[in-house]
Amino acid sequence: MRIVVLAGGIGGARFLRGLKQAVPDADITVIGNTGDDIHLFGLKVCPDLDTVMYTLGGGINEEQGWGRAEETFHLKEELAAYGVGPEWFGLGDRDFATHIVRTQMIGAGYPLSAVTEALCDRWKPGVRLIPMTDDRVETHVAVEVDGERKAVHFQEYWVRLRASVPAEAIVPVGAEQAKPAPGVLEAIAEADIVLFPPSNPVVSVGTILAVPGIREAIADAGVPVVGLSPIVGDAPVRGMADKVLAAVGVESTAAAVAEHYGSGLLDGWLVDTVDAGVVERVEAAGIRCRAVPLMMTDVEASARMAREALALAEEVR
Ligand code: GDP
Ligand code: FO1
Ligand code: CA
Repeated sequence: MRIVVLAGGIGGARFLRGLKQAVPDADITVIGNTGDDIHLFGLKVCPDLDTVMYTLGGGINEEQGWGRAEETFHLKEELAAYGVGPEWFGLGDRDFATHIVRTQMIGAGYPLSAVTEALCDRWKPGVRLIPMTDDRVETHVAVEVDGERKAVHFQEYWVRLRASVPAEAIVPVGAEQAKPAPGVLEAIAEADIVLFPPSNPVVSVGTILAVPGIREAIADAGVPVVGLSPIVGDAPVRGMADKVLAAVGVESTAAAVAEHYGSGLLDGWLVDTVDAGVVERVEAAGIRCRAVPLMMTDVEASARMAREALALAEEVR
């Protein structure tokens, strides 16, 4: 079975760990969000690709959900001693090595997709991880700080500002001109199933879908497209997805997120059992819907969610 998953960071990675356990023989291609990417200290950092790679490769900081396990921060401290920041972004020593290798390879002319493949030679995530594009796309957020309107990089909005200032717009800068990375459209065309894990619908899955050709390829693939809600009980399970949903005019409910994707894209949608009350509303929008436990408390729970998603896919096929 060939499965394509559009993934952000933590939610995507934890779901993928469950999916791998649920269907060990599946051929899984992950299309990763690169809109969160940021250049710091002359290095290219790809948080969502790295979160997937480290989580599936056994190198993730489990409690945090991002960054490396057994991490130290000597390099960051030394940079700070020179007055070189930003201090608000926590790059650890082990993690730095990944960004150095990536930046060196890009400088030597390799596209990000080839670099990601090379990094995965070490981590062996057990899936094919492809960035959504080899082109530079950076999500920026139009915010109002002290009465002044300005655009900040997504990481500055998310990590430094903790999404605590009103976001007026979310713009995946460069997405319109971006081309899907080699293998992305082919994987979608050859897929038996396309899954949207419980990733951020705006700045993870939404950004991937903003790369011209990807949304169309999914709609044209003629295979079941099933998503899992990242919103449980009218709030994100973790993070601040409610803030970016508000910025695009979508309420933070499992039903509203399904409607935001729409029946033109989604065939099936899983909501948590606490949201069982919205099943009818989602089905009225033309999307088959089931309420099942959606908390990824451990790999076994994530695997059960993956099995439910595959079962729903067979129902709508
Ligand atoms: P990020 O890039 O690290 O923000 O990760 P993603 O975009 O892949 O996923 C973020 C989303 O995952 C957030 O909106 C969370 O609400 C959601 N999420 C995290 N853990 C869980 C969980 O256990 N269950 C569900 N349903 N959603 C989760
Ligand atoms: N998230 C934070 O909240 N604070 C950090 O300092 C931070 C550093 C960081 C470094 C590398 C990396 O791969 C991820 C990192 N993240 C950090 C997570 C990341 O910025 C966010 O989870 C996502 O991009 C939001 O979707
Ligand atoms: Ca992310």
